[in-house]
Amino acid sequence: MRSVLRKVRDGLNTRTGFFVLTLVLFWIKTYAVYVNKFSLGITNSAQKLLLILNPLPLGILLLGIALYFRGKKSYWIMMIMDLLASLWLFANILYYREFSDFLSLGIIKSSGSVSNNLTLSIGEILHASDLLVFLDVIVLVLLLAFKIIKIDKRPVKYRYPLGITGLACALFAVNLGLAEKDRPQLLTRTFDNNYIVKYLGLNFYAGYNAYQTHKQSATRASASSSDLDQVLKFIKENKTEVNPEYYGKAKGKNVFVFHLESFQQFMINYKVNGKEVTPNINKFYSDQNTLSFDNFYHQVGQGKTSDAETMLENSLYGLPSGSVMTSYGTSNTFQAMPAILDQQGYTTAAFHGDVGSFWNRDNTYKSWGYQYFFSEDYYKNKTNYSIGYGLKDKLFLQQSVKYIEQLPQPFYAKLITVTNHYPYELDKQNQTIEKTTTGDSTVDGYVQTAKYLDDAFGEFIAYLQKAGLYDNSMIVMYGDHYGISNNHKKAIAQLLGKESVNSYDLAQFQKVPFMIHMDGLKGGIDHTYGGEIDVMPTLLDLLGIKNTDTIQLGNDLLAKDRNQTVAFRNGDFVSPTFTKIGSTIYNDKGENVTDKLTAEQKQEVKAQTAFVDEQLSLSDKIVTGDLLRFYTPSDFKKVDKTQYNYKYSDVMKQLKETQKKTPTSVLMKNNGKSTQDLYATDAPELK
Ligand code: GP9
Ligand code: MN
Repeated sequence: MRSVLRKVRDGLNTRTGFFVLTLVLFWIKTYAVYVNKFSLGITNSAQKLLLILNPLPLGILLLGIALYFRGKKSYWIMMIMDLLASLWLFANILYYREFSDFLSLGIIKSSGSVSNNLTLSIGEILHASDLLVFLDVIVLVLLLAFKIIKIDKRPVKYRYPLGITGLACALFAVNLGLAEKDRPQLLTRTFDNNYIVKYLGLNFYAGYNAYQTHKQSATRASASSSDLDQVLKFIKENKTEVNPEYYGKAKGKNVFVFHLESFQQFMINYKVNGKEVTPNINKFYSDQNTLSFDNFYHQVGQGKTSDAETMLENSLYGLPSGSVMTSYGTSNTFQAMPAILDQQGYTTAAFHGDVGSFWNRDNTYKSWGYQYFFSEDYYKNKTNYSIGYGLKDKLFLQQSVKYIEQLPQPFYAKLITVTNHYPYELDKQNQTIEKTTTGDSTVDGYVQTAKYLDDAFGEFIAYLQKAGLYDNSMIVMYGDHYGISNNHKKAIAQLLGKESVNSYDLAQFQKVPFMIHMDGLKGGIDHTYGGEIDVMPTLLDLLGIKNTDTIQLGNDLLAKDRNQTVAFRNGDFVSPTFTKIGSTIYNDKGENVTDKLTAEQKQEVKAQTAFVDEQLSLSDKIVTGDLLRFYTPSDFKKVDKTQYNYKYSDVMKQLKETQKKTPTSVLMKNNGKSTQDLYATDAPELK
């Protein structure tokens, strides 16, 4: 026993021994903080393993710097590194508790507002146990100070610290490889800060974020208000006349934006074994008061849902890579639809059954002026309530009613569904239609989750009718992007009843539903070509909100004189005349006419290509240069992000107060009696 103790002591009296001890304590502590202080949403054993592994590489790298020095210096540098890492950990614990997000240099730099933003004082945020992150540093320093651990003064060979640095890099490569395997495109698409911390660690996140912020701020700094000239010129050239038949027809109505996850147009009236997959959506589609667009395309890039949201509510595109919401949502100036409506007296709210941090919604929505964001925290969740990315649609919609009925009217409410999401898995008890039989396992479940989404939509609409909301609301419905990617050509061909599909067919396959329903609205199927970029101008015109000097790149789908060339994010396009995929041109019948164009047709394609290129590149300039900070439309007040707070307890209080001040909510109009029991759902989880 004695000799073991002595050996340990002798070991600790070497530099390597002390380094290992410091490292192990740092490792354990970081892991303990991950588990106890953050909610990182670990869902499988690979993620568990990565969470354990990820403090190590950067821990070795940081503490290993000390090994390049000798004697006392080496020990103190190690302690300073340890202290800095601990301080960072500590600051993150506090920040996370208030904002459910991680600190970054960008945040610290860009906002003195961090401190203004804190709704609680430090004393209220701090838990005594947070201070434990400093315990190991204190103990180690004391052990050194009282010479219980002796300083190893032997000189070092440079090979040794170099080897340690190399080890850190190798371990990091392993970490990154495993992370990419579990979550492909983790760094290119950057879904969620939580994900980066979960997979690669807090310190990596800080470094990565600092690098990105640096890159971004250089572009931002070199932008100037004169860059807007081109944008304003483009907008002027493409200005359309409003359509008097529709302009202002929805003035003062509530607005519901119903987000159909991964829902494609081909599902409309689609049947499996003679059975309609989406009877409720079909009925809605052909209702005489629904305007339905059958040449409407999604235009998303890597940012998928977030790109759809960015286009819909800003009339700006997503980026060539990554996501506007995650990269620029926190810092940029926006003039988004929620903010515009808010300033016109609307209550604005977004609803989603996933964590608030996904796609950086919890920050972006503030920049967009959403007064309320009801995310996962607001919903009751039991083990079988969620699947994939969040709450199952039926349970999500049913519970959303509790908040919808508290919103002073008129309101703008966006509901983001999620069950119809890749890989289209659904528990047995919720399956009400047979799978398709293409033999492609990621495709065949699609109709089952689509059917589930449709059922959920049907229940929600029935509630709106009973609660009186159906008649005084404009209900907008859209599919965010493809559900079946182009990697599944064989299955797509089978679903469409074709021998095979070519690039033209695949372009057509990018159609998603877009419908606008309102009591008294002249409905029908509109064949105009358009996309997500055009939604905001369309809705603002319907709502009769002055829209003449806002910066929006799309145009009103109801205008008669609009340009109908629809850009895809990669520069390809579709239009009523020509479709361009890569360098191939198709005519309106889908025939390859690349080499058969007349001079005049060539001219037309050239003009279309120029239009698409300009629209996309101007959008990128607006976003990466943060150009909207140089421009405020008349009648618009710049959004002050610090005014928004999505914390459950504060929001519930605020909802009560605003309803007293403006007693126009459904709940108030119903004399305080909830309408929740009007909601009928057959969700098996509730039985
Ligand atoms: C997650 C959900 C899915 O919150 O919106 O996003 P997606 O993977 O479709 O981009
Ligand atoms: Mn989506």
